[in-house]
Amino acid sequence: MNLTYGVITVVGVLVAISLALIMADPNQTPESRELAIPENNIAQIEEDLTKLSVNPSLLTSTSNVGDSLVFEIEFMDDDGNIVDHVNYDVFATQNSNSILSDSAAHRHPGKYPVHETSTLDDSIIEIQVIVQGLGHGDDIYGPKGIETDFSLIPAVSAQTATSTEIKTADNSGMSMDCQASLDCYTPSIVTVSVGDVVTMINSDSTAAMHSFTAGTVDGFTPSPSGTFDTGIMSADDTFEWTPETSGEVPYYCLLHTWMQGTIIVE
Ligand SMILES: [Cu+2]
Repeated sequence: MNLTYGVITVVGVLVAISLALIMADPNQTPESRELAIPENNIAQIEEDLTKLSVNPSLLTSTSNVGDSLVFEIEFMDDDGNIVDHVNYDVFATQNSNSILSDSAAHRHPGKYPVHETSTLDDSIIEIQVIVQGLGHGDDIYGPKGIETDFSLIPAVSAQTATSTEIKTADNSGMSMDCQASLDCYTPSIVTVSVGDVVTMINSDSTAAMHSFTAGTVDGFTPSPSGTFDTGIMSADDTFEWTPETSGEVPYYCLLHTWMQGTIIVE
């Protein structure tokens, strides 16, 4: 065999291999594929996809009524391995009202969407994730239209206002005895929180008039602070006050200055 024959033979073999590759069933990945496009990520994904399941999971912090819900969607295969390059749509509703609609989201390694809803009410949050394939641009492969639903119950803030009642003691307007025993108001010292409701009630069974007036008394001389003042209350009158700042608030009765109490606001 001379040199020319040798070259022709080699070329002929190469042509035959190329034709074989071109004519191969496109659904069957030729073994030479990785050699042909070793850097092609999509080819790798396409190859892997036939074996892949794509299960979304919801990564979120606590959801609170009055706040938005912030979350990401992560995807894993059945073995618990992270699946990246996932295209998906995500929707969230409360009471059938849309609170989030992000379509064509894409989770990339190290670069992923963070979804945020509008302000939550106290009904169940329904989240729907629809996987729309893996890959980029025109090269989208794998499972499409797979829908997964999540539901969350938003938490109501643990801080709920409480109500505290303070009453005038029976006979407190007729006798100064209650001053020594510190029970002209019952209870005469209460501790409440900022935002609580303090209800002041003139419950004195003698039907005497009284007040709850913030301030101090020096001897018999009152100094109102202006923090609150019920004014003169008839029998069974009530007055509500909500403290907005912490601190000790002493108060007294305008008509009977021996009647004194303290509200401690925390
Ligand atoms: Cu009084």
